[in-house]
Amino acid sequence: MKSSAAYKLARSAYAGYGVDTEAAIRHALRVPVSLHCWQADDVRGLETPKDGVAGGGIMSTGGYPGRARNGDEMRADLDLVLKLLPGKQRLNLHAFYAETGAKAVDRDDLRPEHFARWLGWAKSRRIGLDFNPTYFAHEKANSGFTLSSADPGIRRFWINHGKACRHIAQHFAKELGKPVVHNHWVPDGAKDAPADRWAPRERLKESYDAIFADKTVNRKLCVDAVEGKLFGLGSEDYVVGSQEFYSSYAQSRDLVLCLDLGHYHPTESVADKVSALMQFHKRLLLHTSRPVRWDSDHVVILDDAVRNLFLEIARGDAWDRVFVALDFFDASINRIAAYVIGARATRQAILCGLLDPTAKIQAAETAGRGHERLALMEQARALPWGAVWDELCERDGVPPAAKWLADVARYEKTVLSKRG
Ligand code: RNT
Ligand code: ZN
Repeated sequence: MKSSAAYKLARSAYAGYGVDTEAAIRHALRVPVSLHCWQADDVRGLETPKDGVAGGGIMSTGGYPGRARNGDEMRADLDLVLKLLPGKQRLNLHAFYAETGAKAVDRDDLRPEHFARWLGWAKSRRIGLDFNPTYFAHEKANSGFTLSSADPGIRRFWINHGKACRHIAQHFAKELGKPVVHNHWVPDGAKDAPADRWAPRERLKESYDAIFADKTVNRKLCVDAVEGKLFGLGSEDYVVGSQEFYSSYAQSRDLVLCLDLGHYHPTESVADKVSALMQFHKRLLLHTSRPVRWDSDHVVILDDAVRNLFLEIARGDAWDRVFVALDFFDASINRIAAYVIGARATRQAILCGLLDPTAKIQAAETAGRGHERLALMEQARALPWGAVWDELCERDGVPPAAKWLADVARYEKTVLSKRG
Protein backbone atom coordinates (compact mmCIF):
# COMPACT_ATOMS: atom_id res chain seq x y z
CA MET A 1 0.00 0.00 0.00
CA LYS A 2 1.25 3.45 -0.85
CA SER A 3 1.49 5.99 1.93
CA SER A 4 -0.34 9.27 1.45
CA ALA A 5 1.55 12.49 0.75
CA ALA A 6 0.17 13.88 4.01
CA TYR A 7 1.64 10.96 5.93
CA LYS A 8 5.05 11.34 4.29
CA LEU A 9 5.14 14.98 5.37
CA ALA A 10 4.06 14.03 8.87
CA ARG A 11 6.71 11.31 9.05
CA SER A 12 9.46 13.77 8.27
CA ALA A 13 8.03 16.42 10.60
CA TYR A 14 8.13 13.91 13.45
CA ALA A 15 11.56 12.65 12.42
CA GLY A 16 12.77 16.22 12.93
CA TYR A 17 11.83 15.78 16.58
CA GLY A 18 13.45 12.37 16.82
CA VAL A 19 10.15 10.46 16.65
CA ASP A 20 9.73 7.33 14.51
CA THR A 21 6.13 7.34 13.25
CA GLU A 22 6.47 3.83 11.83
CA ALA A 23 7.28 2.40 15.26
CA ALA A 24 4.49 4.45 16.83
CA ILE A 25 1.91 3.12 14.36
CA ARG A 26 2.96 -0.48 14.94
CA HIS A 27 2.90 -0.05 18.69
CA ALA A 28 -0.42 1.84 18.80
CA LEU A 29 -2.11 -0.94 16.81
CA ARG A 30 -0.89 -3.58 19.27
CA VAL A 31 -2.28 -2.09 22.49
CA PRO A 32 -5.49 -3.97 23.37
CA VAL A 33 -8.53 -1.79 24.05
CA SER A 34 -11.44 -3.50 25.78
CA LEU A 35 -14.85 -2.47 24.45
CA HIS A 36 -17.52 -2.28 27.13
CA CYS A 37 -20.60 -4.19 25.97
CA TRP A 38 -22.90 -1.87 27.94
CA GLN A 39 -22.95 1.10 25.55
CA ALA A 40 -25.01 -1.05 23.16
CA ASP A 41 -28.07 -1.32 25.43
CA ASP A 42 -27.75 1.63 27.84
CA VAL A 43 -26.47 -0.60 30.69
CA ARG A 44 -29.75 -2.47 30.99
CA GLY A 45 -28.51 -6.04 30.96
CA LEU A 46 -30.33 -9.09 29.65
CA GLU A 47 -32.18 -10.21 32.77
CA THR A 48 -35.97 -10.10 32.74
CA PRO A 49 -36.77 -6.60 34.04
CA LYS A 50 -38.25 -6.45 37.53
CA ASP A 51 -40.20 -3.62 39.13
CA GLY A 52 -38.64 -1.65 41.92
CA VAL A 53 -35.00 -2.24 41.12
CA ALA A 54 -32.72 0.76 41.59
CA GLY A 55 -29.92 1.30 39.10
CA GLY A 56 -27.12 1.65 41.62
CA GLY A 57 -26.06 5.06 40.39
CA ILE A 58 -25.44 3.85 36.86
CA MET A 59 -27.72 5.77 34.56
CA SER A 60 -27.65 6.30 30.84
CA THR A 61 -29.75 9.22 29.64
CA GLY A 62 -31.28 9.90 26.23
CA GLY A 63 -33.73 8.19 23.93
CA TYR A 64 -31.99 7.84 20.59
CA PRO A 65 -33.67 5.02 18.66
CA GLY A 66 -31.94 1.72 17.98
CA ARG A 67 -30.96 0.38 21.39
CA ALA A 68 -29.93 -3.27 21.24
CA ARG A 69 -32.66 -5.33 22.92
CA ASN A 70 -31.00 -8.72 23.23
CA GLY A 71 -27.67 -10.49 22.96
CA ASP A 72 -27.96 -11.08 19.23
CA GLU A 73 -28.57 -7.41 18.55
CA MET A 74 -25.69 -6.45 20.80
CA ARG A 75 -23.33 -8.81 18.99
CA ALA A 76 -24.50 -7.57 15.60
CA ASP A 77 -23.82 -3.99 16.69
CA LEU A 78 -20.42 -4.93 18.07
CA ASP A 79 -19.54 -6.68 14.80
CA LEU A 80 -19.97 -3.41 12.97
CA VAL A 81 -18.06 -1.50 15.64
CA LEU A 82 -15.14 -3.92 15.33
CA LYS A 83 -15.05 -3.40 11.57
CA LEU A 84 -14.66 0.34 12.04
CA LEU A 85 -11.88 0.27 14.62
CA PRO A 86 -8.17 -0.06 13.94
CA GLY A 87 -5.96 -2.17 16.20
CA LYS A 88 -6.56 -4.89 18.70
CA GLN A 89 -9.86 -4.97 20.55
CA ARG A 90 -11.28 -7.07 23.37
CA LEU A 91 -14.85 -7.27 24.68
CA ASN A 92 -15.70 -6.40 28.26
CA LEU A 93 -18.81 -8.20 29.53
CA HIS A 94 -20.88 -7.65 32.65
CA ALA A 95 -22.49 -10.53 34.52
CA PHE A 96 -26.03 -9.31 33.91
CA TYR A 97 -25.54 -9.97 30.19
CA ALA A 98 -25.94 -13.68 30.92
CA GLU A 99 -28.21 -15.49 28.46
CA THR A 100 -30.16 -18.02 30.50
CA GLY A 101 -32.99 -18.72 28.05
CA ALA A 102 -36.45 -19.11 29.55
CA LYS A 103 -35.02 -19.90 32.97
CA ALA A 104 -34.34 -17.08 35.43
CA VAL A 105 -30.95 -17.59 37.07
CA ASP A 106 -30.05 -15.35 39.98
CA ARG A 107 -26.64 -13.73 40.12
CA ASP A 108 -25.24 -16.09 42.73
CA ASP A 109 -26.03 -19.06 40.50
CA LEU A 110 -24.43 -17.85 37.29
CA ARG A 111 -22.19 -20.31 35.51
CA PRO A 112 -20.00 -20.30 32.39
CA GLU A 113 -22.71 -22.00 30.34
CA HIS A 114 -24.84 -18.86 30.67
CA PHE A 115 -22.25 -17.02 28.61
CA ALA A 116 -21.75 -19.69 25.98
CA ARG A 117 -23.04 -17.49 23.20
CA TRP A 118 -20.75 -14.61 24.11
CA LEU A 119 -17.81 -16.98 24.34
CA GLY A 120 -18.64 -18.52 20.97
CA TRP A 121 -18.83 -15.08 19.45
CA ALA A 122 -15.48 -14.04 20.97
CA LYS A 123 -13.85 -17.22 19.67
CA SER A 124 -15.12 -16.75 16.16
CA ARG A 125 -13.98 -13.11 16.15
CA ARG A 126 -10.67 -14.12 17.74
CA ILE A 127 -10.92 -11.52 20.44
CA GLY A 128 -10.26 -11.73 24.15
CA LEU A 129 -12.93 -11.26 26.80
CA ASP A 130 -12.93 -9.32 30.04
CA PHE A 131 -15.55 -9.64 32.75
CA ASN A 132 -17.28 -7.79 35.62
CA PRO A 133 -19.56 -8.99 38.39
CA THR A 134 -22.76 -6.90 38.40
CA TYR A 135 -23.25 -5.68 41.96
CA PHE A 136 -26.04 -3.25 40.96
CA ALA A 137 -29.49 -3.13 39.31
CA HIS A 138 -30.84 -5.88 41.53
CA GLU A 139 -33.32 -5.91 44.41
CA LYS A 140 -30.55 -6.98 46.77
CA ALA A 141 -28.70 -3.76 45.91
CA ASN A 142 -31.67 -1.45 46.52
CA SER A 143 -30.51 -0.40 49.99
CA GLY A 144 -27.38 1.07 48.42
CA PHE A 145 -25.14 -1.51 50.09
CA THR A 146 -24.00 -4.86 48.68
CA LEU A 147 -20.69 -6.36 49.81
CA SER A 148 -20.62 -3.87 52.69
CA SER A 149 -24.25 -4.38 53.73
CA ALA A 150 -24.97 -4.76 57.44
CA ASP A 151 -27.28 -7.68 56.52
CA PRO A 152 -25.26 -10.92 56.49
CA GLY A 153 -27.71 -12.52 54.02
CA ILE A 154 -27.25 -9.71 51.50
CA ARG A 155 -23.51 -9.85 51.94
CA ARG A 156 -23.45 -13.60 51.47
CA PHE A 157 -25.46 -13.28 48.23
CA TRP A 158 -23.04 -10.77 46.74
CA ILE A 159 -19.98 -12.68 47.92
CA ASN A 160 -21.37 -15.72 46.14
CA HIS A 161 -21.94 -13.60 43.05
CA GLY A 162 -18.33 -12.38 43.10
CA LYS A 163 -17.10 -15.94 43.50
CA ALA A 164 -19.31 -17.26 40.70
CA CYS A 165 -18.04 -14.54 38.39
CA ARG A 166 -14.40 -15.39 39.05
CA HIS A 167 -15.08 -18.92 37.84
CA ILE A 168 -16.76 -17.58 34.73
CA ALA A 169 -13.77 -15.32 34.06
CA GLN A 170 -11.39 -18.22 34.55
CA HIS A 171 -13.44 -20.34 32.17
CA PHE A 172 -13.23 -17.63 29.48
CA ALA A 173 -9.48 -17.40 29.98
CA LYS A 174 -9.01 -21.15 29.62
CA GLU A 175 -11.21 -21.33 26.54
CA LEU A 176 -9.62 -18.35 24.83
CA GLY A 177 -6.07 -19.01 25.97
CA LYS A 178 -5.77 -15.42 27.21
CA PRO A 179 -6.06 -13.91 30.69
CA VAL A 180 -9.34 -12.17 31.53
CA VAL A 181 -9.40 -8.90 33.45
CA HIS A 182 -12.13 -9.22 36.06
CA ASN A 183 -13.13 -5.86 37.52
CA HIS A 184 -15.09 -5.40 40.73
CA TRP A 185 -17.03 -2.20 41.31
CA VAL A 186 -19.74 -1.90 43.97
CA PRO A 187 -22.15 1.03 44.27
CA ASP A 188 -22.05 0.99 48.09
CA GLY A 189 -22.38 4.34 49.78
CA ALA A 190 -24.63 6.90 51.39
CA LYS A 191 -26.40 9.99 50.13
CA ASP A 192 -25.80 11.89 53.36
CA ALA A 193 -23.28 11.82 56.17
CA PRO A 194 -23.44 8.37 57.77
CA ALA A 195 -22.79 8.17 61.50
CA ASP A 196 -20.59 5.15 60.94
CA ARG A 197 -18.06 5.35 58.15
CA TRP A 198 -16.00 2.52 59.63
CA ALA A 199 -18.13 -0.60 59.76
CA PRO A 200 -19.11 -0.69 56.06
CA ARG A 201 -15.43 -0.40 55.07
CA GLU A 202 -14.47 -3.19 57.42
CA ARG A 203 -17.25 -5.35 55.98
CA LEU A 204 -16.25 -4.52 52.41
CA LYS A 205 -12.71 -5.62 53.14
CA GLU A 206 -13.93 -8.86 54.70
CA SER A 207 -16.33 -9.61 51.87
CA TYR A 208 -13.63 -9.16 49.26
CA ASP A 209 -11.28 -11.32 51.28
CA ALA A 210 -13.96 -14.02 51.26
CA ILE A 211 -14.32 -13.70 47.48
CA PHE A 212 -10.58 -13.86 46.80
CA ALA A 213 -10.01 -16.69 49.28
CA ASP A 214 -11.11 -19.17 46.59
CA LYS A 215 -7.81 -20.72 45.57
CA THR A 216 -9.35 -22.82 42.82
CA VAL A 217 -9.29 -19.67 40.71
CA ASN A 218 -5.92 -19.08 39.08
CA ARG A 219 -5.11 -15.41 39.34
CA LYS A 220 -2.94 -15.54 36.26
CA LEU A 221 -6.08 -16.42 34.29
CA CYS A 222 -8.65 -14.35 36.20
CA VAL A 223 -6.87 -11.06 36.75
CA ASP A 224 -8.94 -9.37 39.47
CA ALA A 225 -9.14 -5.58 39.58
CA VAL A 226 -10.98 -3.26 41.97
CA GLU A 227 -12.45 0.14 41.12
CA GLY A 228 -13.26 2.97 43.50
CA LYS A 229 -14.80 6.37 43.07
CA LEU A 230 -15.31 9.68 44.78
CA PHE A 231 -19.10 9.83 44.67
CA GLY A 232 -22.08 8.48 42.79
CA LEU A 233 -25.76 9.17 42.29
CA GLY A 234 -27.19 8.46 45.73
CA SER A 235 -23.74 8.12 47.28
CA GLU A 236 -22.78 11.77 47.23
CA ASP A 237 -21.45 11.98 50.75
CA TYR A 238 -19.88 8.60 51.33
CA VAL A 239 -18.53 5.91 49.03
CA VAL A 240 -17.44 2.83 50.93
CA GLY A 241 -14.97 1.81 48.23
CA SER A 242 -13.09 5.07 47.89
CA GLN A 243 -9.78 5.58 46.12
CA GLU A 244 -7.84 5.22 49.38
CA PHE A 245 -9.71 2.06 50.26
CA TYR A 246 -9.05 0.37 46.95
CA SER A 247 -5.54 1.60 46.47
CA SER A 248 -4.55 0.05 49.79
CA TYR A 249 -6.70 -3.01 49.26
CA ALA A 250 -5.33 -3.76 45.79
CA GLN A 251 -1.76 -3.20 46.87
CA SER A 252 -1.99 -5.35 49.98
CA ARG A 253 -3.80 -8.18 48.13
CA ASP A 254 -1.74 -7.98 44.95
CA LEU A 255 -4.76 -7.07 42.82
CA VAL A 256 -4.98 -4.62 39.94
CA LEU A 257 -6.20 -1.13 40.80
CA CYS A 258 -8.68 0.42 38.37
CA LEU A 259 -8.70 4.16 37.71
CA ASP A 260 -11.75 5.52 35.93
CA LEU A 261 -11.30 8.99 34.43
CA GLY A 262 -14.79 9.97 35.63
CA HIS A 263 -14.25 9.08 39.26
CA TYR A 264 -12.31 11.99 40.67
CA HIS A 265 -12.81 15.58 41.55
CA PRO A 266 -12.71 17.62 38.32
CA THR A 267 -9.53 19.42 39.38
CA GLU A 268 -7.66 16.17 40.03
CA SER A 269 -5.36 14.87 37.33
CA VAL A 270 -5.61 11.13 36.84
CA ALA A 271 -2.49 11.30 34.65
CA ASP A 272 -0.53 12.56 37.63
CA LYS A 273 -1.63 9.60 39.75
CA VAL A 274 -0.05 7.06 37.41
CA SER A 275 3.61 7.61 38.30
CA ALA A 276 2.74 7.83 42.00
CA LEU A 277 0.68 4.65 42.12
CA MET A 278 3.03 2.70 39.91
CA GLN A 279 5.85 3.02 42.39
CA PHE A 280 3.84 0.51 44.41
CA HIS A 281 1.23 -1.06 42.14
CA LYS A 282 2.40 -3.54 39.53
CA ARG A 283 -0.49 -2.95 37.18
CA LEU A 284 -3.40 -0.59 36.63
CA LEU A 285 -6.67 -0.94 34.79
CA LEU A 286 -7.62 2.31 33.06
CA HIS A 287 -11.27 3.08 32.33
CA THR A 288 -11.47 5.84 29.77
CA SER A 289 -14.58 7.91 30.34
CA ARG A 290 -15.60 11.57 30.31
CA PRO A 291 -17.12 13.31 33.28
CA VAL A 292 -19.10 16.43 32.40
CA ARG A 293 -19.52 18.26 35.74
CA TRP A 294 -20.00 14.88 37.43
CA ASP A 295 -19.38 11.18 36.75
CA SER A 296 -21.68 11.40 33.75
CA ASP A 297 -20.00 8.75 31.57
CA HIS A 298 -20.13 10.85 28.40
CA VAL A 299 -18.54 9.43 25.24
CA VAL A 300 -14.76 9.63 25.37
CA ILE A 301 -13.20 12.29 23.18
CA LEU A 302 -9.58 13.22 22.66
CA ASP A 303 -9.52 15.70 25.51
CA ASP A 304 -6.58 16.65 27.70
CA ALA A 305 -7.47 14.16 30.42
CA VAL A 306 -7.30 11.22 28.01
CA ARG A 307 -4.26 12.52 26.15
CA ASN A 308 -2.33 13.23 29.32
CA LEU A 309 -3.13 9.82 30.74
CA PHE A 310 -1.59 7.97 27.82
CA LEU A 311 1.25 10.44 27.55
CA GLU A 312 2.19 9.38 31.08
CA ILE A 313 2.01 5.70 30.13
CA ALA A 314 4.26 6.42 27.15
CA ARG A 315 6.73 8.50 29.14
CA GLY A 316 6.97 5.78 31.78
CA ASP A 317 7.03 3.05 29.11
CA ALA A 318 4.37 1.33 31.20
CA TRP A 319 2.38 -0.25 28.35
CA ASP A 320 2.89 -3.76 29.71
CA ARG A 321 1.63 -2.69 33.10
CA VAL A 322 -1.75 -1.27 32.11
CA PHE A 323 -5.01 -2.64 30.81
CA VAL A 324 -7.09 -0.22 28.76
CA ALA A 325 -10.89 -0.38 28.80
CA LEU A 326 -13.69 1.95 27.78
CA ASP A 327 -16.41 2.93 30.22
CA PHE A 328 -19.11 5.31 29.04
CA PHE A 329 -22.75 5.16 28.04
CA ASP A 330 -24.74 7.70 26.11
CA ALA A 331 -28.27 6.95 24.92
CA SER A 332 -28.74 10.34 23.27
CA ILE A 333 -26.79 9.63 20.07
CA ASN A 334 -26.33 6.72 17.68
CA ARG A 335 -24.78 4.07 19.91
CA ILE A 336 -22.54 2.54 17.24
CA ALA A 337 -21.06 5.97 16.61
CA ALA A 338 -20.62 6.44 20.37
CA TYR A 339 -18.48 3.29 20.44
CA VAL A 340 -16.45 4.29 17.41
CA ILE A 341 -15.83 7.84 18.64
CA GLY A 342 -14.82 6.72 22.13
CA ALA A 343 -12.68 3.79 21.04
CA ARG A 344 -10.96 5.82 18.33
CA ALA A 345 -10.30 8.70 20.74
CA THR A 346 -8.75 6.25 23.18
CA ARG A 347 -6.45 4.76 20.57
CA GLN A 348 -5.66 8.23 19.22
CA ALA A 349 -4.51 9.20 22.70
CA ILE A 350 -2.36 6.07 22.77
CA LEU A 351 -0.87 7.05 19.41
CA CYS A 352 -0.31 10.64 20.53
CA GLY A 353 1.50 9.37 23.61
CA LEU A 354 3.75 7.23 21.43
CA LEU A 355 4.40 10.16 19.08
CA ASP A 356 5.48 12.50 21.84
CA PRO A 357 9.01 13.91 21.37
CA THR A 358 9.71 13.07 25.00
CA ALA A 359 13.49 12.69 24.64
CA LYS A 360 13.89 16.17 23.22
CA ILE A 361 11.58 17.77 25.79
CA GLN A 362 13.19 16.00 28.70
CA ALA A 363 16.66 17.00 27.46
CA ALA A 364 15.60 20.64 27.60
CA GLU A 365 14.26 20.12 31.09
CA THR A 366 17.41 18.37 32.28
CA ALA A 367 19.52 21.18 30.88
CA GLY A 368 17.51 23.68 32.88
CA ARG A 369 15.96 25.34 29.83
CA GLY A 370 12.42 25.52 31.16
CA HIS A 371 11.25 27.84 28.41
CA GLU A 372 12.42 25.39 25.76
CA ARG A 373 10.63 22.53 27.53
CA LEU A 374 7.38 24.49 27.52
CA ALA A 375 7.75 25.66 23.93
CA LEU A 376 8.43 22.09 22.75
CA MET A 377 5.45 20.74 24.69
CA GLU A 378 3.25 23.29 22.95
CA GLN A 379 4.81 22.48 19.59
CA ALA A 380 4.28 18.75 20.15
CA ARG A 381 0.54 19.35 20.21
CA ALA A 382 0.73 21.05 16.83
CA LEU A 383 2.57 18.20 15.09
CA PRO A 384 0.47 16.45 12.41
CA TRP A 385 -0.66 13.40 14.37
CA GLY A 386 -3.92 13.28 12.34
CA ALA A 387 -2.07 12.27 9.20
CA VAL A 388 -0.32 9.50 11.16
CA TRP A 389 -3.69 8.36 12.50
CA ASP A 390 -5.22 8.17 9.02
CA GLU A 391 -2.22 6.16 7.86
CA LEU A 392 -2.66 3.81 10.83
CA CYS A 393 -6.30 3.28 9.85
CA GLU A 394 -5.49 2.67 6.18
CA ARG A 395 -2.81 0.17 7.05
CA ASP A 396 -5.19 -1.71 9.30
CA GLY A 397 -7.89 -1.74 6.63
CA VAL A 398 -10.45 0.47 8.37
CA PRO A 399 -11.93 3.78 7.18
CA PRO A 400 -9.69 6.78 8.02
CA ALA A 401 -10.84 10.18 9.26
CA ALA A 402 -14.65 10.34 9.62
CA LYS A 403 -15.32 8.06 6.64
CA TRP A 404 -16.78 5.43 8.97
CA LEU A 405 -19.87 7.65 9.36
CA ALA A 406 -21.16 6.29 6.06
CA ASP A 407 -21.16 2.73 7.42
CA VAL A 408 -22.98 3.89 10.54
CA ALA A 409 -25.60 5.72 8.47
CA ARG A 410 -26.20 2.62 6.36
CA TYR A 411 -26.58 0.42 9.43
CA GLU A 412 -28.91 2.91 11.07
CA LYS A 413 -31.12 2.86 8.00
CA THR A 414 -31.16 -0.88 7.43
CA VAL A 415 -30.97 -2.24 10.99
CA LEU A 416 -31.32 0.24 13.87
CA SER A 417 -34.36 2.07 12.53
CA LYS A 418 -36.25 -1.24 12.37
CA ARG A 419 -35.89 -1.81 16.13
CA GLY A 420 -38.98 -0.90 18.12
C1 RNT B 1 -19.21 2.78 37.87
C2 RNT B 1 -17.95 2.22 37.34
C3 RNT B 1 -18.08 0.89 36.65
C4 RNT B 1 -19.30 0.82 35.73
C5 RNT B 1 -19.40 -0.44 34.94
C6 RNT B 1 -20.72 -0.60 34.30
O1 RNT B 1 -19.10 4.06 38.32
O2 RNT B 1 -17.33 3.13 36.49
O3 RNT B 1 -16.92 0.61 35.95
O4 RNT B 1 -19.38 1.92 34.87
O5 RNT B 1 -19.03 -1.51 35.72
ZN1 ZN C 1 -15.50 2.48 35.41
